[in-house]
Amino acid sequence: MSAITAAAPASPQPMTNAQLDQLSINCIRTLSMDAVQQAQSGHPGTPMALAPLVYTLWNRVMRFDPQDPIWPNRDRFVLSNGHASMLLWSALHLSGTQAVNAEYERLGQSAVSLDDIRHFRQLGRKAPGHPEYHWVSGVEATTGPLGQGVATSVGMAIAEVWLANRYNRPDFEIFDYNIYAVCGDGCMMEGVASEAASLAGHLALDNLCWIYDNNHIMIEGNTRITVTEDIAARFLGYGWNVLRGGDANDISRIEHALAIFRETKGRPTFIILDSHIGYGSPHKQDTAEAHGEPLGEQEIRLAKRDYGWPEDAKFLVPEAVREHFAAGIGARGERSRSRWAELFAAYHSNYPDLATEIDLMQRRELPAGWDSELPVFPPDPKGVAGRDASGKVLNVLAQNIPWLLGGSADLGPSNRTTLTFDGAGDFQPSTPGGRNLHFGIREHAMAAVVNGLSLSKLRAFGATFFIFSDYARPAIRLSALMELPTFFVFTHDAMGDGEDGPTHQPVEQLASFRAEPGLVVLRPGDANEVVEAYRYIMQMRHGPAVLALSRQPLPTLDRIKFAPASGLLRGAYVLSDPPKGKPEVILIGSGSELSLCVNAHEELLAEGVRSRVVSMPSWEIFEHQTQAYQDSILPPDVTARVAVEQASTFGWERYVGNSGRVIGMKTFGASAPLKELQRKFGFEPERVTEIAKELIGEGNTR
Ligand SMILES: Cc1ncc(C[n+]2csc(CCOP(=O)(O)OP(=O)(O)O)c2C)c(N)n1
Ligand SMILES: [Mg+2]
Repeated sequence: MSAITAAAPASPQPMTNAQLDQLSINCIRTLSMDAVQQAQSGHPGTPMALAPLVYTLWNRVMRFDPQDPIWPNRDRFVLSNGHASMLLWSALHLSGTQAVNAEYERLGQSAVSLDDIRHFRQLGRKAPGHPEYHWVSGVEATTGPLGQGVATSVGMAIAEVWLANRYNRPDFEIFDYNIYAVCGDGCMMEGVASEAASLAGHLALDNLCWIYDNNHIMIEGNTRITVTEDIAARFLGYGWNVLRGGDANDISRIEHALAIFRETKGRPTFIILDSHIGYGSPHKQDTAEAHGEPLGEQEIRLAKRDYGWPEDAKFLVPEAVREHFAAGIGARGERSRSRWAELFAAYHSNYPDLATEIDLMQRRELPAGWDSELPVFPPDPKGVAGRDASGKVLNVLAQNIPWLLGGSADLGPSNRTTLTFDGAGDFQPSTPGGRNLHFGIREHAMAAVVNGLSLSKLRAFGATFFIFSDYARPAIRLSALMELPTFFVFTHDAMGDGEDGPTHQPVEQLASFRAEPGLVVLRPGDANEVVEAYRYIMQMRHGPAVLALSRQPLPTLDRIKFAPASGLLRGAYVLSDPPKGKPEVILIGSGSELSLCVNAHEELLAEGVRSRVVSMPSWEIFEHQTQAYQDSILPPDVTARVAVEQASTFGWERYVGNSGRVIGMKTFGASAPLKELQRKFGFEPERVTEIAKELIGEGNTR
């Protein structure tokens, strides 16, 4: 008879706590092995090795109520080595975590059922290959691209510090949660983790604990083939508290290390655990084979034998394990959450305004008057730079929305993203209420931190030159995948900084962001369109936005003569039409090329050509409009169309069609004053009018 059946409820001897701990740990291990074997794909080795850690964290330490996985003051758990997702599916399942939907309603069903685990990695199931926020309740961040999880956790830690500073009052510790992130060798090698760790050390985030799975194994074998640095020394250098957790099977030592973390002030904590990938598998333990392939039926039997588990049982969850989790994280979580709920009810009476802010924020809603006193820019042929208009709007919005914060990767003065109003302040260890984050020259970590802030329900933004969005892109992609309402302010969006040359001139960035599902790209054409762009962005609740803004002044259009800038809210709109008759040619422009189209349009009108100008700041918003609206802006029978944009022409065919033309970039730019570049690359009104007339001529001869 196996150890399990001997210890099953029918047994006269109740299990000791130590036995229950071991049973629970082995349950996580065997669920993980079985799920990967069943799916014939996945990563069994690390869940087998880290089961004791995850067990200890969840069942003994974390303050998390499985009945209410979105309770604001819960501890956060981020599995940065997302390939080990079976750890999370096991923890969510065994703790009985409940599902919630995107509107934050509880659904009365499990976040991850045993049936989901049986269908690990299968379509539509709540146990996908990697942790996915918004798909499975209880997942705090989407992870899988290594390094992202830990970097995101730094944003979560900043958020907690900021929230505690703003909302806690004597006797009202509304926010005092911790953030735990588990990571592996891959996360340690990724640059984004180093950027984020450096920032976390500088900011002295003592609510943040990373636990590093030091197993010396990666896909290609032992890590010594590529990394020989002293990782502990690195983290000491960043200013972290570094602890050696020792043997990953020693749960009392793990618990002790986590206790030291909670007592440590003024520094984040880094715990190094020495683990054996594929622990318990006689032929695969400590090998790269245990990383990413099923162990095989026979090897699973042997591992189960090693654990004292029934060899033939599959997906076995002893009732005693569920009960043990209910008595651990279940009871502790319920107690903490209900105490917090009482506290928050009292807080509501004592501090109704602050409590209302928290309520609004949790639902990603905006405070009353969020858009009051937004600027209106008067017509001005000299105009205003996109970035300057943005700076003005952002400063108004940040005053209206107290939980809006963000910053730049050391380009605040250029991006005009610095919040300058009284009391805005800088976020530093000594001033944790600051609204300006100094990300330093760490674009990738910046975007991941912005995600972490947004996952904590703050309204967060990051900024840099548009060209360096490339350095932030992987985290922006995760923002879109997680459906987070982050926004990114990218200035110097074309050749406006001519002399800086091709290293600084974006070409393919617009096209590639437009190709990203769920992301809204906005390239406003004048200052009032910038205002409307922000109006649109602020109302987004489930998706990120990228703002591409000019460095140089753009004429502020006279909105009496031209259509109102609120047309932006539909993505594209008719800015100007011929005084009489149907248009015969359509000029489509965005950003700095809008006024170029307007100039060409006026020349064409003077020559008797019936042209229309369409301002198209956002493809994505336009494509969400009805077909009838889209056809009213770009009538299908008007095939003479010219699109003008200082960026890759890639993709514009969809709006200009087979008979249209695109004036854009087919090469990199060059270093020269803007005027010369405009001439060299053909961004001049004469070129636009010439092509427009050519198209009409061609149309006439057909
Ligand atoms: C950015 C990124 N690059 C590559 C991968 C592919 N990948 C997944 S796991 C892995 C090896 C990770 O090694 P380690 O973190 O030590 O994980 P372990 O095998 O020890 O669990 C790689 C290269 C990835 N997920 N993300
Ligand atoms: Mg490893």
